Amino acid sequence: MRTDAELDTTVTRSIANSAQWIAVQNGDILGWYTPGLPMVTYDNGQQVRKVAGSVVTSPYDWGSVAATTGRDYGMHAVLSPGNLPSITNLATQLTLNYNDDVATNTLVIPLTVSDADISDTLTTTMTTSTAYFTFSSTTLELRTAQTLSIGTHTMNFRVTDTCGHSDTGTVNVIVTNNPPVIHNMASATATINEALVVETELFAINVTNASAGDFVTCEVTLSLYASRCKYKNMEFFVKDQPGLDYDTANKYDLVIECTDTKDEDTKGFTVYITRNQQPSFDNLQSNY
Ligand SMILES: [Ca+2]
Ligand SMILES: [Ca+2]
Repeated sequence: MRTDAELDTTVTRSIANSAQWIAVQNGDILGWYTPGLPMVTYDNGQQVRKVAGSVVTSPYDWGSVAATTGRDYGMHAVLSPGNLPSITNLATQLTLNYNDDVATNTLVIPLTVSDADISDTLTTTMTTSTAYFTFSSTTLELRTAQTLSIGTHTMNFRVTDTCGHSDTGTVNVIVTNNPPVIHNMASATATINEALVVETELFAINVTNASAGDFVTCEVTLSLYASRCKYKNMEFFVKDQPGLDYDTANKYDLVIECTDTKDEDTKGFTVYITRNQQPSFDNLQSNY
């Protein structure tokens, strides 16, 4: 603020502290404000001459200009571009990793934005269209919106201040598939007798997959005697009357393979066949 009279000079003052800057809006009017004091004083009765318009030629005939007691003041403001806003917790890019069992509405990251111009209103938006994530321009929270597909999800953000200055940032969310896991094939062997005639269950597959949107299917393969076995609803059986023969094959190697179409888990299972013992007569006397 200027308090002393300084006639016929140009007085320039800057607001050094940018935090005190204000954004100029459409319709704003430049003026001055002197609370409790007269507006720009000068000596009453002083005769002055003023030029018409804002430019004088040289030399200028001041005699052609009428004297007056009035005085004009010119004022203009030189505007600076203002401080830039920024998304302070996105150093251009931020990459986060999740498995595909992340729950809907999980908070991924709250953005933080700032601007040295304290009077600026900041608007923050997600400029990428995605059905997998939601972004609130009020809370600045990025959240999951549904079960995430595997792969990389890229979302761009922009913060804009009152003067239209902006900053951008990117969040990459890399989603990894939870593979299927077979839990119960640790022992992986069974033993049956070649004389077996009734349908017998050998094992039931216990498989899980943490992915929220995946469906797991399994299949059992074996190289020999496939027609003597059946697999249904995760359970594996030897059929009735399988006609097993120890001398032909005394071991089956099975492969259990479960897939969620993206990854698979594989376990082996071995079935051993034992020989059916011939009946013996242990109580017969040797002299018969
Ligand atoms: Ca600003
Ligand atoms: Ca999966």
